Amino acid sequence: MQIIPYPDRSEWAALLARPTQSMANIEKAVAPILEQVQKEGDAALRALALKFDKIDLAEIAMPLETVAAAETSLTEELKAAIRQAYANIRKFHEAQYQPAEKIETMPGVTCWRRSVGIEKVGLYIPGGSAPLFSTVLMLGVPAQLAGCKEVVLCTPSDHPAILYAAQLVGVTKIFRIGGAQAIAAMAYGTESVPKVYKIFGPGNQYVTAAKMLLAKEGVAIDMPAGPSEVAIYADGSAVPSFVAADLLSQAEHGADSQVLLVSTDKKFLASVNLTLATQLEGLPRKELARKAIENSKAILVEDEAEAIDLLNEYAAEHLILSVQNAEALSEKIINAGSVFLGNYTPESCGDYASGTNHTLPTNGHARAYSGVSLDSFVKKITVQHITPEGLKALGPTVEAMAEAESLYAHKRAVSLRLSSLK
Ligand code: HSO
Ligand code: ZN
Repeated sequence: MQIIPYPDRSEWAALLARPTQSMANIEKAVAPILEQVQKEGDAALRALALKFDKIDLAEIAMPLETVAAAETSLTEELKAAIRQAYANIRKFHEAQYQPAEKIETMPGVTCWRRSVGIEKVGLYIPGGSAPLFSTVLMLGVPAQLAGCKEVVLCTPSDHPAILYAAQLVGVTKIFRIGGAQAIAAMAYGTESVPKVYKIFGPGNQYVTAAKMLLAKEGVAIDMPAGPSEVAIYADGSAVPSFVAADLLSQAEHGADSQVLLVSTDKKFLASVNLTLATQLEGLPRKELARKAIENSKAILVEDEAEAIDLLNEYAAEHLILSVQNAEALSEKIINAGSVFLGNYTPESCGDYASGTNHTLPTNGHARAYSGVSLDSFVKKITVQHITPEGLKALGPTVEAMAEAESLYAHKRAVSLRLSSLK
């Protein structure tokens, strides 16, 4: 990794900028796909599968026998791991449930808020070289806990672990489709694929462009997605080989992954670089990881305060604090998707199985967005009830405000009732 010694604050913005990709061309390619699926439904899905993936999609729905048979082709060890991850993710997300609490704002005026699961949601899991069954758990568990009635999964992969995880989280229907057309199918609905109200999940630029275009048409999406990122702040208590392994675990996601290392210790940065080079050679995905590492930076800062400012400016998707006072320091972090404390908390644990969600804001969105949680799968409906006594107390306030806004029908809705109570 390139070491950047003591950059001036005026250089930070340029140093921390994510590469911008122009989506215009991709959106141009995706728009006709969306239109075709909207117009032709299943026929479009079959035609596009033939065109892009060279597959003859006789059955769009995943056959139930294939789903049921999935577990027979997995080792007991992997199934136990998936069940452990499921249990931890479930336990952490279950605790996010907030029961509706009735609040009496003044005597006789009661307001509360109900969480109601979004009725129909769609989950997308990409195909490709890494079968992301962990993402099925990360999206499926909160959907299950929220009580979403229809949970549709689209994936071009038939990896048995994806199907096994889908069964655990209670996915209601699985479709063997991928790409922008899968996103369109869930947004518009086809003869086979039910229309959903919110779409979740990672994907390539075409999938992301499809989600962004459909969001403009009113379909809810989880969040604007970009390449995965990790930032690590390490002091002398950190272990270079651990830090290098963490950097590489993010780098192996793809050539466009962003990794950033920050330290006040020049020697430490040099030793991370050394072990990084060795560890990289042993990875099956080393070509992807190498490209990501080539674009990454190790930044030398003066002191802890400067490190914190820099990390808050970057707003990483994942932030690892490999420092002695990690928990206390984490209180000063105001922009990050998910934070990992100390030498024995690798990001991998959060990616798979500790319990937190791995669908997190990238590209600086952590300044204003949270990662996926139970909240992402519910909407909150407010409810209120006012008694005659309550209206007598509150009515004059509303009458005064309505009159001042010149909205006399609003005022009358209160006045008529108040007169009836005299
Ligand atoms: N680090 C990825 C999630 C993931 N890692 C899935 C392994 N599998 C984005 O947060
Ligand atoms: Zn990961």
